[in-house]
Amino acid sequence: MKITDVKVIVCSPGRNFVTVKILTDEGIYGIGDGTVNGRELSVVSYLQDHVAPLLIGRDPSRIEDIWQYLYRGAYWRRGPITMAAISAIDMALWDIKGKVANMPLYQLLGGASREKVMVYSHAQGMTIEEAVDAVGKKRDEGYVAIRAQVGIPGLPAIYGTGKGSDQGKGGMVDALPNEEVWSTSKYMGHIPKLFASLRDTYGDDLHLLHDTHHRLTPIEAARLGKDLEPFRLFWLEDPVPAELQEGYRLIRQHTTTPIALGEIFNTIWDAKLLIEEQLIDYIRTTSVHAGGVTGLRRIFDFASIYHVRTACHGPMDVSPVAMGANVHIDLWVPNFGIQEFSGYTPLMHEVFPHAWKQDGGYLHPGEAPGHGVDIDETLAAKYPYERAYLPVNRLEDGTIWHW
Ligand code: CS2
Ligand code: MG
Repeated sequence: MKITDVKVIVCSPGRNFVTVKILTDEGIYGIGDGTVNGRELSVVSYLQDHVAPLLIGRDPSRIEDIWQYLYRGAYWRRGPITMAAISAIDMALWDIKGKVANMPLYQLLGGASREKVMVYSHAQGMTIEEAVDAVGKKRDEGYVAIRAQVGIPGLPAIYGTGKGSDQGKGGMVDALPNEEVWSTSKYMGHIPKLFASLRDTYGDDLHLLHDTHHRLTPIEAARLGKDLEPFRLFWLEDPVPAELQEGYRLIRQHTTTPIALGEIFNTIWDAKLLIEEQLIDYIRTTSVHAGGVTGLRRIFDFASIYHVRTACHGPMDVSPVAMGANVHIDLWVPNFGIQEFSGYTPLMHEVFPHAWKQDGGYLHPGEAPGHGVDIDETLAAKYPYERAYLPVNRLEDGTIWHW
């Protein structure tokens, strides 16, 4: 079998997605996600101008060799754009391998380790009352794990602090970046009140999560983790930007609140020390950003020997294609923790028909060969690319801060 074409499809059925379709001389094709939120066209160029010409004529069954060729062979290793391009290709090649074998991807990986994949959903409100209600609604839909975010008194709503739509074009992206305002001191005291209220209302059984979106320093994160201990969070996510991996030692010395990290990581090197020193509890790398199935499997196996569990990033900008790949990995991976799932619009489900299924707070990848996700190219073509950015964040005095 030989690769005959690598198509890159960009569409915006509510938000931008970059999708790769690898075609072969035997008529079998594979699909991969290469979406990097707010930087989509960089991946398109990387794939079209630099990667596609290298693949024509190659044997698609040699997934590892192609991965190494694109990673080592580029000389300029790592980084979100390079790794998203590799991810898209890798995902499509595993899809082809599954179709050739007539097996779902999770079977190729070693088979199911569980019956279903626990996911967490998002709930938010401007006030604690609203946020508590929003969590209740998700609980009623069957979710057993819910990420709760709340507006901060004295601050306008921004991503993760009560803003309703954090996932579509309505709230998160714009023709130019929204400039948002942040104050750590206003935030710190308010969050424990939210979780106190959630535990009062719903008891101890529900898994509660919270995302700090990289906005604290290590000592602030240590204090927040300590303040949240009575409420037994499933995790505190992204408390501090993690370029300085050893900075997490300080957090660990002070709190037993579990820490989740890694939605923006793209290789094992972003997390090596964090994992080896057991400074985190959940690794949030995802198939579209961390080297596809091949990259993710390697990171998760390494994490397993240090008691770090998996928690693939899965907001709406991780397309239904990457969600499919994630859910196959989740069903197999021995050290599974949880899968993020914020859901998609009806149109997105139509553009990307998929075998994976939701049942309340759980997903299953389905039994279709490969990862089981396709793209309806005719429908996708009706929704062309629209320029969009993630917001940026400033402190109240105007200083640029972490978004
Ligand atoms: C968030 C994301 O899902 C999450 O935990 O942090 O919504 C993130 O902000 C976006 O995916 C950025 O692309
Ligand atoms: Mg996050």
